[in-house]
Amino acid sequence: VETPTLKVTALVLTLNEVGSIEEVLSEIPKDLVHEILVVDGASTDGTPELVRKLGYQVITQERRGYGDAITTGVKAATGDVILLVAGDGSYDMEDVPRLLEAIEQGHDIAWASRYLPGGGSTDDTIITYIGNRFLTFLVNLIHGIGLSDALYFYFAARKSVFQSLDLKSLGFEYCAEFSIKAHRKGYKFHQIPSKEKSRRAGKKKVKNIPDGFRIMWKILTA
Ligand SMILES: Nc1nc2c(ncn2[C@@H]2O[C@H](COP(=O)(O)OP(=O)(O)OP(=O)(O)O)[C@@H](O)[C@H]2O)c(=O)[nH]1
Ligand SMILES: [Mg+2]
Repeated sequence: VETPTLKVTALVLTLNEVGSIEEVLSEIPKDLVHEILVVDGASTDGTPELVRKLGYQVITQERRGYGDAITTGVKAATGDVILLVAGDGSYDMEDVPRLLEAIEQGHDIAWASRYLPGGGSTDDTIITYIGNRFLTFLVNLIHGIGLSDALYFYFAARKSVFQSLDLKSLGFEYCAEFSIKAHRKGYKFHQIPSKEKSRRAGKKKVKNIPDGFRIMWKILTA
């Protein structure tokens, strides 16, 4: 019996990423991804206009925040599998075949990790490195998930995983809520090493201290 090939939707998240979005869209492997949806926040730099001009679909969030962007995108996606893509160009699209292969093989979630042997990051600063390592340690300590990089939100998962979790976070704390609830439901994380690139243009949206605390609070209360 042949396994039917799963339909893949790439959700590309953008908030003022006009300087990188064209390159990011060009790098998505079109032979593996069947639908590309750009979910835009409140970009004021012409990002959605450029995306439409390039011939891609844009969904505009009704609310604000990174978590809300994913929720909005998952609702609109027609694929069986969701692949998350950052609009800043920091994800290495060379890893997409391995992520999608893992899902085809039956893994629930295929998760990229900067902190496995073979991974890395040129985007991390000493502060974000320590923060990522600490929050990953904390989420593993409290929830026993066993992730090596809980805050790298580069992964592929079946859409049904998202739909089964009742995720409510609107901001970056969505990352913690996702992995905690997915683990609790019994989903397994298949991790692969990945090299994060530096963002190619524009400004960082994560505010280290407030977002770090918001994520920590979610880890402690989820
Ligand atoms: N649609 C949408 N996208 C967002 C929002 N916040 C961030 N993003 C996008 O999500 C991606 C990840 O955010 P980043 O600012 O790169 O966060 P980060 O990777 O932790 O930080 P840097 O890479 O160091 O800037 C980027 O492409 C952002 O444009 C949001 O509220 N809505
Ligand atoms: Mg980034």
